[in-house]
Amino acid sequence: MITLKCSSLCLVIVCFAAATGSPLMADLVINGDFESVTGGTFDSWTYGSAGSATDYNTAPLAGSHTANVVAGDNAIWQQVSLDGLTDFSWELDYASLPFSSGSRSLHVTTYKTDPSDLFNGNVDSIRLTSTGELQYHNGAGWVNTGLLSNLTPDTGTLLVFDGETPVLNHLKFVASGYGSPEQVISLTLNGSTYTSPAGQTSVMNAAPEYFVLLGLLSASDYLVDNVTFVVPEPSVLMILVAGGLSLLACSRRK
Ligand SMILES: [Ca+2]
Repeated sequence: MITLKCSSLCLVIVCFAAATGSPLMADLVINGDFESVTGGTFDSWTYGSAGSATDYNTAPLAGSHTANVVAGDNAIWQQVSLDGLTDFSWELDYASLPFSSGSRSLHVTTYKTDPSDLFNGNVDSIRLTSTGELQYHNGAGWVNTGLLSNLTPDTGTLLVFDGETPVLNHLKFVASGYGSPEQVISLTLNGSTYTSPAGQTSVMNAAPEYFVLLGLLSASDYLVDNVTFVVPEPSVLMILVAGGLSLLACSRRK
């Protein structure tokens, strides 16, 4: 009788985990679609300085609002503590303008420390060159990925989004075995994928704490929308582990 009750309880726990846990992932970014705006400022995003990002709602990438990350000493970010997780991914839509001088655009970086100091604490860094090629910083230097963006023709004031109809790009960053000798980073842009050599490090070999959209050192403004930062859901994993352990305990009791 006791065994029956125990088995039933275990079954309920596992079924609950399976029902609520699929696909066992959590998105750590809030307002990643930038649709929640108060007085021209995107809710849930921290601004490095006022005006770091503006609302490009004349021709948004998706929905009614899109973030325009302004070139200069600008950044917006969210905290996405990984709590020792080794597998995570982030995705976003973007539009970028061509530029002839300056080092980068679409500057996406994860930070270990508070990004208020934009020059220190970055872990992974992604940027676009003037040709729209995606580069990844492997700790030693910038690596060409061979992945090319569809750039938006620049009309009106150069290097500024001021009425252009943006050309959409979709980027996905996937980290597996992060921080281990088997660490692999893969970048998928518009359906083509670059995969780093196994064990390649990042700028700083540490678990990211912040997801940052940088205007710092950018040659031009760029547009971002539909940001997600996805990790395995710890609470659901813990329920599954607890269910599995109690099943094991029950079977041993028999
Ligand atoms: Ca949007």
